[in-house]
Amino acid sequence: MLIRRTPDHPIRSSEITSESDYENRRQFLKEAGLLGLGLAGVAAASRSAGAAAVTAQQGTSIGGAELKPELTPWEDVTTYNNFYEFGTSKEDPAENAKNFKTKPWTVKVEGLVAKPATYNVDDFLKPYKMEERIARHRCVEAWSMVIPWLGFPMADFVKQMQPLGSAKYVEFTTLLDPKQMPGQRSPVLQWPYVEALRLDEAMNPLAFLAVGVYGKMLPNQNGAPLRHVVPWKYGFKGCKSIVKIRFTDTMPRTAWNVSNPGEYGFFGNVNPEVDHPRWSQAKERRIGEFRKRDSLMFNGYAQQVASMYSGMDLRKLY
Ligand SMILES: Nc1nc2c(c(=O)[nH]1)N[C@H]1C(S)=C(S)[C@@H](COP(=O)(O)O)O[C@H]1N2
Ligand SMILES: [Mo]
Repeated sequence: MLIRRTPDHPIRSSEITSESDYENRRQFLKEAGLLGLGLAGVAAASRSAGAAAVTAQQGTSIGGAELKPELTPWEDVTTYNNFYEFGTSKEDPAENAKNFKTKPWTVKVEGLVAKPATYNVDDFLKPYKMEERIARHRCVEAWSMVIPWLGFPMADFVKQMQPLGSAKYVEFTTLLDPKQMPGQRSPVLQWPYVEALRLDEAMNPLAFLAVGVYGKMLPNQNGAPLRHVVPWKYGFKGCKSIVKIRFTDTMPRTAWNVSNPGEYGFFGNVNPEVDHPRWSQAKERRIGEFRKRDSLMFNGYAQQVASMYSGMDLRKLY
């Protein structure tokens, strides 16, 4: 694919280290014959290679920009997390999700679709070709990362499920299991965690379902075994450890919107012009960097997504 460097993504020498580690690992995987595996290969490969990795096709940088030189190191991606089911501090999920059981795992697809069923996650993933998708990940509290995800376009999934003409929204629900998820024993949020997208957003080529990071299966704290990622939205719009996907004609209630509607709207589009009531959204700190960066409209993906919101007042529909 065409690789272009835009002013949004200056190459910084301090970021090169993580890239070369990453490239070394890719090279290793290539030699080990693990590159280019489709999903069916994922389980087999991870079994045969133990904790080692699986990775996908040729790297795909979402947004047409060269992002690799500024990948956020694995260490940060896997120890600085928001996953309130495992605690509210950034370092809690890595600690508390260690024994979280993600096998076997089923995903129930229901609502306004022709193919509702409870799928075993492995079977469910078979029809999709995994790609590596490098995407900006912007949290609402003004920190960001650039993460090499492993996943597949959400549009592929939606098409496979065959939504009925009446379907307007897709809702995602996280596992409810207070025994395994200590955070669910307190009413920090309304459990289970629910997030949702408009159907056109779910069909946008940038939206995807992720099963891995850095060529490895998703660590538990990052939302194993399946989470979704919407690169132009704040991080809270991505639901982790998904057990249910529902197609509906009414706008779903979502966990953060229910807990604090004044602070978290349904859309959650990254917008430097609309501040969160308690902090500015104009700048962000890329994890691992000292100086703040200017935040970009739609997280830098305006070209690909702005048209979905034309005519909407983004101050009201935040
Ligand atoms: N189930 C669930 N999903 C969740 C959250 C959560 O607390 N529970 N936090 C969200 C928020 S606020 C962010 S910023 C991202 C963080 O994803 P990461 O830990 O992989 O960076 O997950 C989102 N998905
Ligand atoms: Mo977040």
